[in-house]
Amino acid sequence: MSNRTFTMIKPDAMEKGHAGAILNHITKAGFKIKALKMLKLSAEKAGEFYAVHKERPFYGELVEYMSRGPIIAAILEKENAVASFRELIGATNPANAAEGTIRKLYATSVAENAIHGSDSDANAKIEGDFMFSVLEQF
Ligand code: FUP
Repeated sequence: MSNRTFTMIKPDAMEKGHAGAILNHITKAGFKIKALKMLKLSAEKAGEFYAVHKERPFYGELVEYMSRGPIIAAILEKENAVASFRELIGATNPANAAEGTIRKLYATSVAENAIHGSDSDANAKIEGDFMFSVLEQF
């Protein structure tokens, strides 16, 4: 069990001005920010990030969505970070997300679901290193 996870506040939440509220929600839940930046992914980089979904029917739309505007990426630390953060953000489809979760509060659809959370310790490390150099991780 690792104490770190990786997140992105996605373009839909950024466009709606929810970034500040979401970061507040995350830090109030006890997560410490270990890396943070705002950036715009190229379609190529978004495609690389979501390469695991390459064969899925929604891949093209997913890449277009994730590269259409800036995002905020972060590495977060807390005990049992991956599972604890996935609980905080709620189900992939906001229609199924529990009350009070970030996706229930800020997401509109499964395709535009406001926030990402790593699904395993191994992926948290891969995703964090994909977005941040060693000099940017504290
Ligand atoms: P999650 O781990 O909750 O981020 O969900 P997945 O890794 O299964 O999916 C990654 C992203 O693909 C989602 F955030 C949105 C997109 N997606 C769809 O657009 N349609 C789907 O049916 C499933 C996922």
